[in-house]
Amino acid sequence: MTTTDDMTTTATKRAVRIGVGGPVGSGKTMLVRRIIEALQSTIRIGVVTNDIYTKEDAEFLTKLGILPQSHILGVETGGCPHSAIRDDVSMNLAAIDELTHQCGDELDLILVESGGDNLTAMFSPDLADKTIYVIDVAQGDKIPRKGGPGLTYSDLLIINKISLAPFVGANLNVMERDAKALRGDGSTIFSDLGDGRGIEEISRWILEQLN
Ligand SMILES: Nc1nc2c(ncn2[C@@H]2O[C@H](COP(=O)(O)OP(=O)(O)OP(=O)(O)O)[C@@H](O)[C@H]2O)c(=O)[nH]1
Ligand SMILES: [Mg+2]
Repeated sequence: MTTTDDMTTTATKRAVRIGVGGPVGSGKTMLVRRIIEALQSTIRIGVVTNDIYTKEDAEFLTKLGILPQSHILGVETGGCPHSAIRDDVSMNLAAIDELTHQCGDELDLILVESGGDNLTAMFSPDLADKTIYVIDVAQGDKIPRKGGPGLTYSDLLIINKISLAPFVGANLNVMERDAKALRGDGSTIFSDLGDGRGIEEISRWILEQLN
């Protein structure tokens, strides 16, 4: 007979799943890369990437050699990327199962990168325990006041590519003010994942989600 104690000791702890969403090219894959580089010696990380017509992001991360190939899985969603993370998440859940199995049930964190999408994208709670939404300054400093579920309700908003702000006339103070107005106490971090600014703060935030 199996006692409750036995079940407690043999149960495998489920990896925390963090969804990474945001518009095309805002820096989602760069974020995944930087998180892996910063935290792979501390925690065991797996990645599921969504692309519409390719597995390009998964191939890019695999070629970097920063994680074993078995820890990275690409999903080709076809059609509308937000449907695969919000409406019918079965493809992603199957990918998470496969990834978990491939990694011997030993992951602490699974990052699920959405295909690049518009401001209406949001992860289903069936797929992601926590969500990060990535925008970049090159899309204009107006973006944080445009609203939408990712900008408003994500657990962490990342405003990326701040090194480009002077070149595109983006005012970071305006972005900070509008993000605060939209999100209240919701976390917002400014970053440049190209040169590494913000990654320490982001890593701390990630580790807090695992506790
Ligand atoms: N200068 C600068 N470039 C960046 C930064 N972050 C990402 N990039 C570049 O922006 C481009 C797009 O970055 P990705 O990480 O591929 O963006 P993505 O959001 O994953 O794109 P999709 O998956 O296609 O939606 C790449 O050429 C990156 O090298 C940044 O902080 N600063
Ligand atoms: Mg990407």
